[in-house]
Amino acid sequence: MKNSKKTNPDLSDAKQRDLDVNRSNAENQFLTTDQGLKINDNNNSLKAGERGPSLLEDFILREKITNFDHERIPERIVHARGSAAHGHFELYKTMEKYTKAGFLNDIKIKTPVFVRFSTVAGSRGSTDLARDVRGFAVKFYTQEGNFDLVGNNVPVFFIQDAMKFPDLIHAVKPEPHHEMPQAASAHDTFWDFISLMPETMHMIMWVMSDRALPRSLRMMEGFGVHTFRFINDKNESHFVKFHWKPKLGTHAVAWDEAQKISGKNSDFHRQDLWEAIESGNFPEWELGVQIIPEADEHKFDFDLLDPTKLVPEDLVPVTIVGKMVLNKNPDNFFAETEQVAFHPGHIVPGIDFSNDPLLQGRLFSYTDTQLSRLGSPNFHEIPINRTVAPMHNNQRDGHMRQEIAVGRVSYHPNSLGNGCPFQAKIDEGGFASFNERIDAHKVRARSESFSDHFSQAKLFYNSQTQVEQDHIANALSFELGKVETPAIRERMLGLLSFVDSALTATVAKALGIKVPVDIQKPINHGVGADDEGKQEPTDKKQSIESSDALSMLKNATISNTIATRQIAFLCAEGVNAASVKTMKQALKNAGAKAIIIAPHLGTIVSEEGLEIPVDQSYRIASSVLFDGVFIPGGKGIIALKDLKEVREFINDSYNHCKFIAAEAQGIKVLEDKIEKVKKDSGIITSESVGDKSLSVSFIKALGRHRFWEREKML
Ligand code: HDE
Repeated sequence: MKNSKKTNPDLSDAKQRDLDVNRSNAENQFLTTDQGLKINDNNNSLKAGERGPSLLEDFILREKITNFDHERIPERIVHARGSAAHGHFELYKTMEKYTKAGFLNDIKIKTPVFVRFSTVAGSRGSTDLARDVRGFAVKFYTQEGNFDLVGNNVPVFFIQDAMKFPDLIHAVKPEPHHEMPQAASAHDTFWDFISLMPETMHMIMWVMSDRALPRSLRMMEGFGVHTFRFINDKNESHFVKFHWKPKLGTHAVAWDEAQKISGKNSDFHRQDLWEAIESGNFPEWELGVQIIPEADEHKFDFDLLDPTKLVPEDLVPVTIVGKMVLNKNPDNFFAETEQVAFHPGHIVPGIDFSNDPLLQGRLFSYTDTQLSRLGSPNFHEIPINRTVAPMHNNQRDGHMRQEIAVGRVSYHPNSLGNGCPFQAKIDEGGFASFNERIDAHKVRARSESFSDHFSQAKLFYNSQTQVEQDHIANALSFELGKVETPAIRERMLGLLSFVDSALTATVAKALGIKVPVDIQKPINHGVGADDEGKQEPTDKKQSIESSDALSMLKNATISNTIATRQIAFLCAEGVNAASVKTMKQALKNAGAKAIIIAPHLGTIVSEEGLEIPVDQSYRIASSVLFDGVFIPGGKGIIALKDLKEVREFINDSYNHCKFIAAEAQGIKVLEDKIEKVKKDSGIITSESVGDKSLSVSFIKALGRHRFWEREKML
């Protein structure tokens, strides 16, 4: 048998055909039962007389209601709330030196992907803007089988060993006696667990940072987290870390804003992703890899197998190898987004696992969870999960089997079926695990090299700008402020003091308690059988003290595009149409969208007598749903001074450090409404109407995302 990889460059079509087989479209069709019987009355059940009892005979009613009763399947135990999209991955340059994976070898191959983003802790109907890690799961439908890169938007994890995962999740989920709070880590059980597990401290710094409050799913980085292996056709192994870098840059919202968005539009991220794709603004990420030769495995200040550690980009640069584009929304949320089944164990020849004990545990969990969630080992037959590679084996039967396997042979070896299906040799594309030598005692233990829990927490904290550090302190003060048990707060201050003393002092002040004195190095309760502190956490000095790649703000202008940003135009009857038009056109040219807001829907009439269509009224619009604000000129604009909604709008924009532009009379509204406003360079004004230079400055400012410097003045 010949290896058929690298033959069909147009795989997107293949996956599309696969999905099309099951797509139904009711246009111009009769309503029928599941058995294809045309229905004559879909409004009334079958009764004994018009006012009589319903009859059991009514098979149409029973079929309809039975189906309805069973519509729900168990939601994912974690990552229940998600949004997804189709797209493709294209390679920039061959990676064959490191991996024989076909989709990473041949630049002609366009690999279809399905990507699901998620929050972790909340249930399926929870808000998008919870402070949380985001899942970033990518299914590559490659010609050699599905490869799932099931990552997060944070490059490290809370715990080092899969054994602690149920404990972590039980702690963060709503507390079991009253099922509160929903989609929030700010409660006692979470911080109780964290305070007893020093290994969580690095991840805690990330989750308390603005990384946990993305502006958009399209503006987050993604990480494979664990160290994987690349295997080339000489069977040589390199360690590899996967990164996704968003073309729109990595941006966040403010915490107060996140909470308000949750009230105003709890589908904020879902809607943003959906609308971007519908309007042709396809989100893009570049795939990057950090490659580490086998020989360098022990060269670092940390263990490559420890998922609470990252490999600083300063030590191993990220090489960009390709691009992913999401260009099609799902047709049906349940069939695709809900039923997609990811699994870190879905790999292809050329990619293999490391011995990271968290990854190893995940390799068990994901099939098991699909069995309970999707109800059958046949979940691979659901269209969204089907491989586009030929699939033949002797697995048979089970609930809802779709395949009609022909013939009498369902075993191997066989002679009756001419030995088919064959095993594939390695040069025919057969998968063989990397031949790693293992010579060890069977133990329940953790390597001493996993015992440093603070140095990378410090590295992350030290890499942040002042604003970002302040946000971490605020987040910790909020979260621990919600904790009711004093001992938990104190233990957390103890742990924080091993990260940064100023940070600890700030949080202690907010909590109104003293930093504990004579803090002992905390025992890691995640280690050892007897909890006797078998392994006291160490604090190994890192070869670098700060890494710019870890700060969002230091990289905020790498991509200073304002493409797809939404700018609120605060308008009223008698606005100056030229003022609106000039700014709107300039924003459009830069890829951003102007949203006209006015006291009522419909249209408003400008001072020149022109009709301007209104997108939203002040009743619906809220500053937190926009990236920036423009108050145009025009005599009528002065009327905005009397609107309380406008005051709230401007105050929120100001407080959330957004850039605000105002022209002519618009300046008066601004000055009137922001009571304590001190004009800062985040507020850009022009006295002349329709001023092109104002739009140039405003667009340049918006490219910085936020004017965080303002926070000090608030
Ligand atoms: Fe998951 N995780 N996880 N996880 N995970 C699931 O699988 C699990 C971990 C991640 O959009 C579940 O199908 C264990 C790390 C994502 O459908 C479940 C451990 C990372 C998604 C599960 C981890 C992830 C999941 C629940 C520790 C980042 C959503 C539903 C050993 C690298 C995928 C499901 C989607 C989902 C188990 C840790 C990412 C229960 C046991 C680390 C993005 O199988």
